[in-house]
Amino acid sequence: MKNPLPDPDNVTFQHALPAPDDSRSELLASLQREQKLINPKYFYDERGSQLFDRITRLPEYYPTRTEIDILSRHREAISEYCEAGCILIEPGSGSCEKVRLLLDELQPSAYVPIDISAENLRRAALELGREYPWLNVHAVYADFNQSWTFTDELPEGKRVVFYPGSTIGNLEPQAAVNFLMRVRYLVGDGGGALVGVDLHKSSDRLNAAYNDAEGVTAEFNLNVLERVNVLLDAEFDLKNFRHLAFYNRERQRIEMHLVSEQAQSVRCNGSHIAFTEGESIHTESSYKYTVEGFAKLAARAGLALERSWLDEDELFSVHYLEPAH
Ligand code: SAH
Ligand code: AVI
Repeated sequence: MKNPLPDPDNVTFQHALPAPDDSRSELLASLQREQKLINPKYFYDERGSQLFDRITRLPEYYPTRTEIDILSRHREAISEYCEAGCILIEPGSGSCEKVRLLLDELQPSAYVPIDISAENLRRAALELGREYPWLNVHAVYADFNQSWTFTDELPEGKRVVFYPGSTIGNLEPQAAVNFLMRVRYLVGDGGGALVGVDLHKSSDRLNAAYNDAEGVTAEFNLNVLERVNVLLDAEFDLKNFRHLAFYNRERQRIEMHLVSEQAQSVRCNGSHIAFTEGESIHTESSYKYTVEGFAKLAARAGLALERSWLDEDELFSVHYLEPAH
């Protein structure tokens, strides 16, 4: 067997994941509601993270390549706002691809990727640390909606939260405000946030992005049931559910559901969960904003949009925010 490469010295890890029992009771309670729900954070086991990475490369899924284009084109201006030497904190860092677009220009003094998908975070942080030996990487395994316990470990300096990918769109608007309030508190008066936000647009374009021809999004959606099977010792049969995604124009959000193909009773956590034919589990919302709508949301959290960058077709937006005075 080949010796694995030793971990580079510039990468450290901190474990702050919720206890498995807490996840189990949260998940079970959400499946017992009248509208059954699964929090989208459960998508991201090792396979879920791989499927998400495949989604980002699909022709129909415009957000990733559009945001990459915006970040690449404007990296100089973005770096001026964030300021060299800052501590860059990325909640939901995934494969840490987008930060690579900024590192050379920005030269942060530390990078703090935070993710719930443990294996994926470990791999991504180590790869990044090897590629950028000058960068201090402090990776945190955590649920970014729970308390941020890593702040004691950070060096002194300006803090900037990097929240790309429109991951903010997966939070209900009030939860997004609460999240941004915590960002404001974390970065303090002298800090900032760089947030990627997907924009409201034609339903056709949006529906296509979440119903790709290859069926990768459907696989990603269905895979969450594998996760439930493990966490709740359940017997969801993936063949008995189908992927459904549609743009709800009134609420300006994509909704993803898993629809029961038949009436069924699924063994789960020592009991049963009943489904009627056509009943769904709501697995994700992906809110789309206008620039004005996002500015209003951020204002509710005490953050002001200092500068916004959009692509030519106005599909996606990246915003630099600062505490409002
Ligand atoms: N920032 C990357 C990845 C976005 S995908 C990009 O822009 O491409 C969303 C990421 O957030 C995934 O890596 C997922 O594992 C992580 N994630 C989702 N919910 C989370 C939560 N509650 N806490 C921590 N990480 C979460
Ligand atoms: C991570 N998040 C912003 C993606 C989105 O577009 O809401 C997750 C996703 N779900 C289906 N496709 C991609």
